[in-house]
Amino acid sequence: MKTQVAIIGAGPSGLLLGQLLHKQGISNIILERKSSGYVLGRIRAGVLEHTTVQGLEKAGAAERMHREGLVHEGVELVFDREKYRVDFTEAVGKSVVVYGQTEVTRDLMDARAATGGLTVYEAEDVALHGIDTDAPYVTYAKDGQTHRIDCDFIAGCDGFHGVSRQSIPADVLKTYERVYPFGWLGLLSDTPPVSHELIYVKHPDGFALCSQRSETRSRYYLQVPLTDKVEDWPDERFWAELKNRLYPEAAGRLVTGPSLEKSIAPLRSFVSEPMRYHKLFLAGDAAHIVPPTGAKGLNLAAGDVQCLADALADYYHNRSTAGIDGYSARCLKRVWAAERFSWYMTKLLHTFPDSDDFEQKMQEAEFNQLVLTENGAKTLAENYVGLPY
Ligand code: RFL
Ligand code: PHB
Repeated sequence: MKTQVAIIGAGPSGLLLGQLLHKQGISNIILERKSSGYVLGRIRAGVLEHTTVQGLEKAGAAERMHREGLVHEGVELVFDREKYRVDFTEAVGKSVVVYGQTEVTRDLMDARAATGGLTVYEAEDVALHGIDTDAPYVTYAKDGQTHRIDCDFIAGCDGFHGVSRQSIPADVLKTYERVYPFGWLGLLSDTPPVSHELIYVKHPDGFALCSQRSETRSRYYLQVPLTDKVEDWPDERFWAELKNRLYPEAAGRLVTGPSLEKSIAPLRSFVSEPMRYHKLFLAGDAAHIVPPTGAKGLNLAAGDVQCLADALADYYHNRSTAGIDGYSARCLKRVWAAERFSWYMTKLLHTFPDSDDFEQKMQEAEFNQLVLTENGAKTLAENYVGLPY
């Protein structure tokens, strides 16, 4: 088989890139290790920035999101029971859309099916070849046979554990990493959200987040030790601990119910530079990871692939290499801004096991900076709703 761009991974990065390229008349094939059902079963992000919304519009996959997504004009922060609302509209005149990554993925899969784009699911042993030559290609195994796709470029959209980043020689890559000493236990339930806005809670027993997927479906998170297992957290224990960390009025309003899904995710900051190696471009979690506290991971992925689609369109339509040559530097600027914001939000709102009295006072002062200064809230709002890509 032959195509212009071979895309590895059918998460949001790969699927969005595929549709953006298709709209530009650039052929592409997506190779995904898992089944489509497995990809749709992963419960992850929930907050879309304006530029992510624009990306879905450009890809022709925004109709249901506009119908069903919930526009949020602010968030509530609770610091040791003191409440503070950041009003995005007032601070920066922008808002975000709460719409699950699962739904984004489903809409992109449907858009791809409607345009006849090829996605090979359950593609095993994907390998990249000749990435520093003029004739790159990808091989994979499916149904006991090995297949080969010749292409002009390869887009590595295969997440943190994918094969693409590992195909770049180790001496070319510089990686930066911070692993946090706790994880997030997430619970999804068909219960009405405790509030119409998201609530981020810093409590001495740990962080909590009240999020949502719709007016009847809630998503909640609790900071837990990395040694905890999902089995340690029967639903009753989860709800009791969430009530403990919330302020009394919200705890009183909380509607509980059976969990539809529960999982623990570790928290990590990670960046791998550069994001391009000859004919290979990395995008999304393949190149960078943020802790979820800033709601940035999916949005960074959407920014990367919009930048890459523009660059490849410029190459194919105008024979200009300016976009592809500038891809890595352009993305990394926004990536590091999001890394800083996600790290700041994580430090502000979590209880660190080894933190001393001084660090706790600094955390408190950091919170007061938001409450007491106009610029503090403005900076948070500006970063939360998203910087331009
Ligand atoms: P993905 O979604 O990991 O998709 C990569 C795909 O590549 C496939 N793959 C391979 N395919 C072929 N061959 C191989 N060798 C392969 N290796 C891997 C995988 O099966 C997979 O289908 O990466 P992508 O597309 O870059 O998308 C990134 C986002 O998924 C991620 O950044 C967000 O989910 C992060 N995130 C959040 N982001 C936000 O913007 N807002 C949020 O509110 C938010 N909340 C979250 C989150 C992530 C979380 N977890 C579980 C990590 C909340 C959580 C709990
Ligand atoms: C979510 O709804 O899953 C979500 C929302 C905000 C975050 C992280 C996750 O910061």
